[in-house]
Amino acid sequence: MMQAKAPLQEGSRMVQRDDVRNVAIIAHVDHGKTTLVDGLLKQSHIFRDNQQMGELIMDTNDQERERGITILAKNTAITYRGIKINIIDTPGHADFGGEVERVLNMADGCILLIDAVEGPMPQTRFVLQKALELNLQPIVVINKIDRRDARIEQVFEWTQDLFLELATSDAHLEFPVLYAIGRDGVAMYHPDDERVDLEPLFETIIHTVPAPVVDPEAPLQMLVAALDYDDYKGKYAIGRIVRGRVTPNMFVAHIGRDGVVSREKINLVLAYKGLQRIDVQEAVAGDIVALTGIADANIGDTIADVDTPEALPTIAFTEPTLKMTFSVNTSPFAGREGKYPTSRQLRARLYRELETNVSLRVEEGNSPDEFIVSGRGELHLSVLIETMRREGYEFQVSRPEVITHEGENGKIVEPIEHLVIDTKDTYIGVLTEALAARKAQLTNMTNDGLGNVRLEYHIPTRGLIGFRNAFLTLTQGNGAMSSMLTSYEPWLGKIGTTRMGALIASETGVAVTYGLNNAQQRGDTFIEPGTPVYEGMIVGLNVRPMDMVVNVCKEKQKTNIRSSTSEISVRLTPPIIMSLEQSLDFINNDELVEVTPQNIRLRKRYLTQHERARARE
Ligand SMILES: Nc1nc2c(ncn2[C@@H]2O[C@H](COP(=O)(O)OP(=O)(O)OP(=O)(O)O)[C@@H](O)[C@H]2O)c(=O)[nH]1
Ligand SMILES: [Mg+2]
Repeated sequence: MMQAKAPLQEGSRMVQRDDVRNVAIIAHVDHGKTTLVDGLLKQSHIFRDNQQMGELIMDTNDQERERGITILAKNTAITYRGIKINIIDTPGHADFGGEVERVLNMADGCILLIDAVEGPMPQTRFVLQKALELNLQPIVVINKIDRRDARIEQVFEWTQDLFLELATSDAHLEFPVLYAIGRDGVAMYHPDDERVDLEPLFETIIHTVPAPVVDPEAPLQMLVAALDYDDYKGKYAIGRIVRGRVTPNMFVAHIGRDGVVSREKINLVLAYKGLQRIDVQEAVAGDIVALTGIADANIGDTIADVDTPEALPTIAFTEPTLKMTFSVNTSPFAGREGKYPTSRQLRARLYRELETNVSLRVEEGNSPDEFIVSGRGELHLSVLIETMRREGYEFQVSRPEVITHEGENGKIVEPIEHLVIDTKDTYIGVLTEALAARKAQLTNMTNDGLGNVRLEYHIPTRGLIGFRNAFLTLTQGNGAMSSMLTSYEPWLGKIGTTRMGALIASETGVAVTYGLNNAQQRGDTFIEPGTPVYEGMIVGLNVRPMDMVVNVCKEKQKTNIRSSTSEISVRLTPPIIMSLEQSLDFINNDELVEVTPQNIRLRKRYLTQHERARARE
């Protein structure tokens, strides 16, 4: 394993592990982190030549593949010139920013990727700031230089500005810059260099990321930075060994975040090799490992020497910003489609999630059938909802609400985000109007003179709920937006409803073309003919602000003459089918989303007209 090393100084046991480098890949969402890691893996010849490797091999879970985003940070390791490089791929979406923060403490350096068109974005700033706080050695990679609108020099200047702003020491300003097309597996020292392979990046990593300097003879210490779980080996506690060594079946002290120490026995010690974790007989300080056998390990805990239980500084968790209720499905179709429909099952599943999903909170709601679930944003919560629905759970959820706090002098404060929009200048008008209604303030606007604008806003998180949908419609898909939490500020006042009324099914039955055609005289519809509906289910969007009841099950009056031609002549406009996120964005406070393994339905909280009238009073 580790080569024998001379101590760095006379009388010191500290050694430099020249055989290891630990590097995290960080960036704004979609700037190409996972694609680059794929390239590094492929070019390190970790795979046999006849092994077919797909795309984004690090994005292993279903939702990551479908959504095209990384949700969980992941470790991998490659060997280059005999040096083991542990690589940590991190998520770029702001909702998973806490995940990035937690895993950065395993690294000594970071590769900061910056898209050659977009330049530094809000999450670029966030992750760089975190990396510099931990004194990670940065390597800047200006990526996607093949893009047609690439503006390499401009992006380089912006990046320098960002470093100047965030650096807290001169050392932070000394970083190499590379240029890359991650998708083609090439990195260059200069944008005009011949595009060969990732060799320049491999070289830069081993020459600039510091080798760990550690004391292998000291009592063991490892901070748990990530967790994993499988049915065979149970829980994996993942982290970097800060000092000492660890071997299988060794007794250790497990120190919780609260300082409580328990004596436990490690089962396996696993090191990373490519996409695999392999059993090792020993791991030494400086390396990143996964340990099994500690069933109640949590992020932020320390695994320490059994006789010297000294805790490492723990990891601060990011506070949730949004909450919603998860409750037992009360629709007339309840229990038909899910394997796990009861409140006991729902409760157990939500509390189990807390074990690994550390930015999540679960509290009891107003009734035993209801739970308040808080998370870091709409995506964080919707990924959980989608996961549960795929596992066979059936439940209903409410509109997300912001979590406010009591600030100084007792005033209520709410979360505020920095929103960045890139779009065409023709959409400035409509966006300005829509955002003003959501209490956004324009803080910056840059125009490249070619019709492309970047708009930056200060906006309450509340104002962003439901905005992603509106944004896609308003810009007809010609734009990108991203936002991240920046501060808490005094409550900005009421935001009125920004949506038209719902078209609500008046009775339970099956929707038919004739009934849907009538509904389409009132607005847009959300369902196909043949869809079972129940009274109180939302089947469309009115063109007017108020809700309206429609009978989508109504058949055309039968005449004596059987005329199939008149039925066929009714041409329905195709329904608007909303995704889970769009549904969550759509609903108002008096509405719910019913989630089952087979369907996502929208409904009024109160199903009959009578109940709704009473609730209004
Ligand atoms: N033009 C171009 N596109 C690229 C390049 N590298 C990656 N992409 C594309 O950019 C998109 C995002 O790539 P990912 O590797 O998933 O980005 P990521 O940074 O891991 O994204 P998150 O993990 O969600 O933050 C994919 O559609 C890639 O195919 C590149 O060098 N050039
Ligand atoms: Mg990724």
